[in-house]
Amino acid sequence: MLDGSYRAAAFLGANNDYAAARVILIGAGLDATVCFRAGTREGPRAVRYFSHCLEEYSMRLDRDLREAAFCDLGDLSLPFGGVETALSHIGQAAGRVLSDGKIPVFLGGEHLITLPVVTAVHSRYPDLVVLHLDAHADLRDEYLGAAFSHATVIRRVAELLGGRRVYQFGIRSADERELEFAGVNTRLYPYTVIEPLTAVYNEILASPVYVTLDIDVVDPAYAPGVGTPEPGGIGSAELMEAVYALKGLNLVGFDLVEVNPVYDPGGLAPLLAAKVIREVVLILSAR
Ligand SMILES: [Mn+2]
Repeated sequence: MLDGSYRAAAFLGANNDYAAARVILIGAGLDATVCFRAGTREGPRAVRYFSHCLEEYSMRLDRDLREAAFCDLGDLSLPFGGVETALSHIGQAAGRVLSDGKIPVFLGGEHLITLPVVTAVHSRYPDLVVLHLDAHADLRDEYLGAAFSHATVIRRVAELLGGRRVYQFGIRSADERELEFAGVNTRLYPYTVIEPLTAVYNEILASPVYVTLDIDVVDPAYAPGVGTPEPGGIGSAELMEAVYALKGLNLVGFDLVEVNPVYDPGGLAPLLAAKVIREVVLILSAR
């Protein structure tokens, strides 16, 4: 080993020892069905870059990333334009990580990446519960004629799981049909996150839990770098509280999606995303 300090392209504090790792970070920069402005393909790279302005040590958790069994595999190579093939690559990667007894943490990319990952997790945990933090309900049956889109992804997830096993928090944008679907098929808690999450905590304590976090749940003032910004969101402090509230749940997978650094010269969204990922990795690797 050469002397000196080197800063890798990987996420802060990650190593490349897959065999020893409990938590596996994978970038999936899918950027195919975003309706407003493109750029989420740059998300994983930006989150890794901004992770290096954080400490490896978390004050709140009193744990250090350098001591975590945590491997960053880098980004999946995805065929741009081939959405179905890309989703299949993502699902295979998630399935492999799960069958090796590890916990996948995916960095998007657009929100559609959640579908193949949840499908893989669900096939292992049939009683899975999904927690969905987002400004948008993402419950459209189709969007511009497409059944697989970042605007339909949570509907597909709700259909897959059945039985109102998707809990939605912070939602402040939906149409009437989406709300109608939510009334029957999901549990939708609008506008805020920490209060309803705390309220349902005991209800989901016994279930395997997957969390999908669209960074646009946070107000654009705190995270402008997103594909479809929606004013009136929670602050970054409330998001961090929500992350700490996950401690104690049986978390079996996590994704953070829709970071779009192209519209964020200050890097606020990727920086917040990096802090969330650090805390999530520390929580997951400690169990
Ligand atoms: Mn969203």
